[in-house]
Amino acid sequence: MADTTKGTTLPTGFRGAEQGWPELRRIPHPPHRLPLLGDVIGVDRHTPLQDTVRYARQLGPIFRRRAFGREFVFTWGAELVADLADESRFAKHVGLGVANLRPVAGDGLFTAYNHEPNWQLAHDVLAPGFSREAMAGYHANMLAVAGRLTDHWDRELVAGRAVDVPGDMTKLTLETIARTGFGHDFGSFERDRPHPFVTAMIGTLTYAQRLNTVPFPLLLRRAARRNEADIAYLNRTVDDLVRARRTAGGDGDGGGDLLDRMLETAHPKTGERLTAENVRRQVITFLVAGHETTSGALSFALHYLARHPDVAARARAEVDQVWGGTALPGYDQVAKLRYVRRVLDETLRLWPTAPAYAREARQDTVLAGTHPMRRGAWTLVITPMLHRERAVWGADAEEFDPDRFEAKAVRSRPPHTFKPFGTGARACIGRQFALHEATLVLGLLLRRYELRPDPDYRLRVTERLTLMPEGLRLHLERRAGTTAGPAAPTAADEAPSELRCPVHGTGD
Ligand code: MNH
Repeated sequence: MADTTKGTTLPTGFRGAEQGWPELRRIPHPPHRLPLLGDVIGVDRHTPLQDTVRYARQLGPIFRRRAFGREFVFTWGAELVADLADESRFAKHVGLGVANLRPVAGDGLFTAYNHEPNWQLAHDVLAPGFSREAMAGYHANMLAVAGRLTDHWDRELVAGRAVDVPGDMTKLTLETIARTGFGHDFGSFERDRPHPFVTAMIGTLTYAQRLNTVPFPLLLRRAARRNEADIAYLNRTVDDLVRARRTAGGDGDGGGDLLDRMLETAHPKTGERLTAENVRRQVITFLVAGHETTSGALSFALHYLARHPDVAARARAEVDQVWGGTALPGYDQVAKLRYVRRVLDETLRLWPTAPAYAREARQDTVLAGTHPMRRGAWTLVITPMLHRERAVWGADAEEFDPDRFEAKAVRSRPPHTFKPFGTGARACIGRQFALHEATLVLGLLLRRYELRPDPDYRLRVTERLTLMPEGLRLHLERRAGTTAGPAAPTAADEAPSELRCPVHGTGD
């Protein structure tokens, strides 16, 4: 097992599939294979996912690709994916992109191998941090950060500038997880350029992706050095943050946020605690996993809302009806935005911002009664294709239509056909956090602005393991007939105590 602590070690996920699939020959692959390089004709190293999607359309619900002497199996057919969701026979596989992040995130929650004891320990200690009560406690801080975004957008609107959607959504979601989870303020909205933490994070994500698309990591010597520097920067930032909390003490300061849980909570049964090294891994994990994908989801949603004025109008009418004149919507008023939530679901259907997850056989088994797999054999589930399968979603599967997520329509579909947050025990722990944050922010933005698309913009998607609409800018107009009052608290409205203590209510 390659527990990669050096950037150039070949991760475990890079073992090919040829060992584990006795009847591999029956799985289709692209024509015109090159002897040495495999299926690399027309491959764009910068968009491996979109590339794989193109092959998927040609080759069907399960297929394989060969790259650099290794064979990889991809799956997206609904029946196959539903079978892979059977936790008694399959589990998360830490491979490819996820394994490549081991040097950054080690045995943190996202990158831990199933057998590593720190997974269960951290899961049990941190899960209460995502309970309903905990979420209600984060709400005030989420509102406060959203207020910084609308302050910034108000200024751009007055100046007649288009807003940088992915840039601003990244600022928003980074500040949200940093503040709610760790009592930390990166000051993103006070900066012209992204915070160096974001630059270093994007560096490591991009590097982890590139490791999948170059034949030998040795070719990346310079990039590897850059990557080591990025990781060192992430570590330093996190160590400073943890040191500050330890100095300040847990009580009163974090008020039971994620960092307090990591530092102070013992496992309810075993009494075990996370080690200092593991806390560092978890903080990095949550700062990265807790903002990058939500930022993409919000950006794609704003793209679709700007392109579908009818959908935006319906969503806005709902916000008006549910929130009325309430300046600061309460925690319970967010979940009531059912249609806004459908907009998000439909966005994550077309562009699940973490677009793949890997599953491995826990024992020798036969996938969907057709493809024998040996214990340890694995496959990558391609969610953007699962989410566009016509047999499930209809002939208009490529179209944006939030009504697909009306309760009745959802019930009429087979289970395991919508998987933006992965599946099983290792599914996303931050799902409710992301959905609450994103619904709240979309509600606030719809209530305050009309979104005007740039007529020349064509959706282009950048990949760095996660997906993001590249270069998306929107023009804003102040909504006609709205009162001048603030949509969310501005920085000046915040009491310092409220800033620090997400658990102890909104203070109103
Ligand atoms: Mn999240 C796991 C998607 C928001 C923290 N997340 C996963 C997985 C997917 C995923 C898919 C499973 C990956 C795998 O099987 O290898 N996550 C998302 C999406 C959003 C998201 C699409 C937003 C939209 N995630 C968040 C937020 C947080 C978070 C917000 C934290 C606050 N996610 C995690 C962690 C894991 C994870 C931690 C790993 C959980 C585990 O393995 O125990």
